[in-house]
Amino acid sequence: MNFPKYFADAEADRTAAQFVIIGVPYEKTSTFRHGADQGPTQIREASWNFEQFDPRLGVSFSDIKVHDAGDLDVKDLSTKALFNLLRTNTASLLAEQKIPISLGGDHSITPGIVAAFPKDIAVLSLDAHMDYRSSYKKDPYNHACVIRRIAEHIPVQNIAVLGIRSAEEEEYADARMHGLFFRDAFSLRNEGLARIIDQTRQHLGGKPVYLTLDIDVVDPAYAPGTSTPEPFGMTPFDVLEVMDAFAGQLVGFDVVEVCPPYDQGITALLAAKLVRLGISAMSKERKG
Ligand SMILES: [Mn+2]
Repeated sequence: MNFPKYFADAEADRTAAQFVIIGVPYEKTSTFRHGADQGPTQIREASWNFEQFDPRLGVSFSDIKVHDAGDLDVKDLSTKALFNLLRTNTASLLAEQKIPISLGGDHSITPGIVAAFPKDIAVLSLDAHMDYRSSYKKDPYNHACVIRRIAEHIPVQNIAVLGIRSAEEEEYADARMHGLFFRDAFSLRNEGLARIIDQTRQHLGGKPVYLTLDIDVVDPAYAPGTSTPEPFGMTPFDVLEVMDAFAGQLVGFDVVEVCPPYDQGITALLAAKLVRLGISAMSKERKG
């Protein structure tokens, strides 16, 4: 089957759009499995599976003004050049009053996007990994260093990380020493997600929130197509519950680390659905 090359129902032109989808097919820093650069294409293709009306929210996706700006040309960029391009590109979108929705690519795309936002926003990260290393493989922009780089742009107190179940001892110690708010996958289960959401909401206060969704936060049973899968993950319902809880505060989000060569399209399908549900929930909150 041949599908249009843009995200399904993203039919608005850029001027009219409230949301702008951007593909960032970058994959240089993955360490275990490769193919995250195919994420944007496969997420877009999967998006054509879905019907327009969302009975849960009573929203028709086709009524939301969404523009697909295509992919950024990032293939040959260094991680530093990628950071700069994403900061510039995202700043343009924000100047145009657009809400940026980015499709990765590996997680190294996020710090450049966040750097375009004011320093008083909050960042909510859903991720199996802590990503708090100061450098990895001699590269401070490696995907294992995402939260550490974000903590150089905004105060570490403005960051929350949910769903981790893997870290390296030193980054874990650093995160605790610096006061990073995080809740691991086991506490989500033991204390209950609703309670953890409450704690997170209290921690971040009423700040505008940028959400970075590393698809590996989801259990590999639901999302096997990712570059560094970790068992004991969240369910898709859990992720939706978090997105819904913060929908009224969200100022943009990304979905990263979808690695299509490692499954039969199941992870791209979940990513595409989460993009649709996230945009729908944000749109509904903005309409009141
Ligand atoms: Mn991760």
